[in-house]
Amino acid sequence: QKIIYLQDYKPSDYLIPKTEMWVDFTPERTRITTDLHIERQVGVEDGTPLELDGEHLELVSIAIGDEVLGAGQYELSESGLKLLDPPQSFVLSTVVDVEPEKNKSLEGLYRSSGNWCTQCEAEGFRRITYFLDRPDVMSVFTVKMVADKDLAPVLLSNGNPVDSGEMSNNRHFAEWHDPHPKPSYLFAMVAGKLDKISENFTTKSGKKVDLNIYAEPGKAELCRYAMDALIRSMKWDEERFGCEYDLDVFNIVAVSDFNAGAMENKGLNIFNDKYVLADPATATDQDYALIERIIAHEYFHNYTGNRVTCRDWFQLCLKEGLTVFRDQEFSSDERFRDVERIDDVKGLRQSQFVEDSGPLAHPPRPNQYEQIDNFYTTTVYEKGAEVVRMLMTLLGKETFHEGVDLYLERHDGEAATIEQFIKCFEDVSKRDLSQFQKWYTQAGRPQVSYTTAYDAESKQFTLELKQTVPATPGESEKSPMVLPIKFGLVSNNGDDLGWDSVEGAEVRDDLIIMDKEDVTVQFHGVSSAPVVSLFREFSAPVTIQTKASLEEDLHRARLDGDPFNRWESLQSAILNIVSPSMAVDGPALDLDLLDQVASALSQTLDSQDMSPSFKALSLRLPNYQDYAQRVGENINPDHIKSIKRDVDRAIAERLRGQLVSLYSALHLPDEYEPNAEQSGMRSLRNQSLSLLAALNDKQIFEMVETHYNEAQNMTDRQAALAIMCAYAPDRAEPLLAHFKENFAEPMTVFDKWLSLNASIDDDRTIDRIHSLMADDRFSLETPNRVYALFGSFTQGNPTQFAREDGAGFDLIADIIMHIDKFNPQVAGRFAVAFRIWKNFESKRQNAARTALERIRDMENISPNLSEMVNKTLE
Ligand code: DPP
Ligand code: ZN
Repeated sequence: QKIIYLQDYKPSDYLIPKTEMWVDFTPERTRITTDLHIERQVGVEDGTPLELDGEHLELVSIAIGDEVLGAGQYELSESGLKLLDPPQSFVLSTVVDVEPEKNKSLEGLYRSSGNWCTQCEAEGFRRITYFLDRPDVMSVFTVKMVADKDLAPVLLSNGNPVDSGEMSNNRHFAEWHDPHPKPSYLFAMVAGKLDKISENFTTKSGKKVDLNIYAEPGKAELCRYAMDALIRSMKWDEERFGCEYDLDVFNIVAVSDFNAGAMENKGLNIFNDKYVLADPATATDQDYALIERIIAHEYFHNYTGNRVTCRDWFQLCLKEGLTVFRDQEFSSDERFRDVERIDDVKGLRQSQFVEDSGPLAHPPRPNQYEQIDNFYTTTVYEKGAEVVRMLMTLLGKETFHEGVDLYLERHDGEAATIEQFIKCFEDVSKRDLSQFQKWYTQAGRPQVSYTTAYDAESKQFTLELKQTVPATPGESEKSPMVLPIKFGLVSNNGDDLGWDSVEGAEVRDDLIIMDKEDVTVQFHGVSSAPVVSLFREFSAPVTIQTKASLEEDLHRARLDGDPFNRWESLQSAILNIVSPSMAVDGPALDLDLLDQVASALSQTLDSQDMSPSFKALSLRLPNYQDYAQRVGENINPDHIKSIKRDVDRAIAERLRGQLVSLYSALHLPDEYEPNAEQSGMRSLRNQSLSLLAALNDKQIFEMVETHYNEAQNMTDRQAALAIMCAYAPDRAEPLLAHFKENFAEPMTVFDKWLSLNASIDDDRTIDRIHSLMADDRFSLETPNRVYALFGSFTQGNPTQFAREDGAGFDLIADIIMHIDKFNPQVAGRFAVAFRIWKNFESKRQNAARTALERIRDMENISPNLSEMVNKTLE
């Protein structure tokens, strides 16, 4: 396979300032006529051929101006069209036919529930017409769409509507013009039968924008919350980042077949409908929160991604890292900041940390790839966001915002790089950020250890810090990173202690900036011995290797002024206590130590100062993945799972009375609202019930059944089911049957049913999955079904996925190989499930290797899947 290297980047020899398209939709095929206004770049020699990208296109005709081209003037291949000797400036007219009906890859133009829609990022536009399909070639698009009025009453593309009308034979047309030059990956079209809801928004300079959200017939009312989130996003982006919407309309279309979450096409976002449709009966609080996030994310791309785009795909995290950071900040401003932060860090650890420690580790800006589709990773997205967050921490919020302003202004309408982004922050802060930039270019996560000493006589506190970055595939030499360490010196009563002077590192207020491998920070004039609280708010994505003493952890858990570290310390206390017992022949659990944790937890639950959502997070004891990461290698999932049960039960026993009264005493308003306050309360009730279920007690299971039967919303209903699936599969079965019978619509609910079933860990799991696949409504061609069933299995059922007999690995290998034949993106994405294979004990490792090799050796493997599997096996 061809490897593409960042260092080989060259600007395009030709540009396409203007593109005009005529698109004629018919049930059999879609005919696309395109006029490209092409210019050779200054300095490029006469006779330089022009290679346009194009795949799965049937060329009907080609002309330059009025001259039809013949053989000898161009060459066609599977990957495109080459003009051998194009003029300096010309209009290339092509006519191509495509067959969206047959397109199951969900890239380019395809049909979803009968509607036509597109997905072009990263390289899907080349399946629509011949083009320079690369982000640094930006064009002003005009698109005229024609279709049967009954088949496609709605015709949408990017930008503003400029014309529409009736035609003969029951046909009609619509013309769209997008004044903003954009790369082809932001192109979009939708044609079909759709319902909509509409609102409008007046921007800060007084411009009125029409907002529409379209969904399949009958589903429009389920878009209300998404609309609300959109309006809040538009307002927030004006207030926090000064970004004002720049077209007359903003359209969102929700489709039911979509590979990813959503797509930020200029003025016409296309969404996976599971991130749009919601009502209390079918969506959980978590679904609502995700909808809010993703609506905001795609909207925010209008500046960070669209107005300033990426020069090449190596710069993907320029738009994604920054935009994830922006959506995190949005949620934090709209909800509870502390809780959002903890949730985001949990997410980062469960996915990015795993990626970083395995065969697929790569920097947020990789320097080589085979298939860019495989790089829409948690490292590019979530770690990318952490890097932006560190910039804010390092420079201060105000200077950080000046830097973003400068970036959006200086590069408006351009395709930029990470270096140009960083340069803006250097210019506003006058700080050298060259070492900081390593966060973008170096893979892996610093491992930090520390020691402390306090001398009562001299009132001196010494903090020694050390960082090392472990080797990752292809990168053995690592250099130290810049770590912004937010910290506090916690006194006996919980106040932060001050100091008179400090030396050994740059220390600004509550921030230590560590840029070397070893640093010794001396604080003079510290009045009493502190417990140090490091990386408050998780100020850098590192792993702390030093095991704090139980006393220190519990001190922080009770008194730390930083909620993140308060939460973190309780979790780490548990992991520290349990970790010796996690070795297969390790000592028994120390229940006395767990008692102490339980009493700290009990104090948290009683506290008047903490919100229900914070308490709910504290009740979510370390999960399977947390334990597995702590163990690291030679993992036996059954063993981990049984230890986790013992821990949960031990703590539940000690908190039983308190949990029962928490569950019963919390009363919610009658009217369901998906807001942070209410969802925090529901979460606390459900977490209490969930921990109680660890007692394996009939009375508690009856409470869970009542919880299910009396649930007034999907959040509680699903929570009850999930508890039962996890702790009492036999009792779960009748409830699941009831759920299926009574909550058949919409498909988002069917997906929940699939996920719940696939999460059950018993000896019938694999058979159960086979019978789920036989359900009429299941299809491997619809990514949401696949993610619901198999995502839940590989992520949420680790003991069955990693069965000792290899049946779980085999099942997933079969599914991946099947899907690869028509949807390589999804197949590649699913192969990620195997990235942990080397962490298992040898029997499971061998079974996983056999499954991976079987995939690797399959006939006609796609380039996507092949890259993923080969890297995973390396
Ligand atoms: N660019 C999309 C996003 O918003 C991915 N398809 O992340
Ligand atoms: Zn994005």
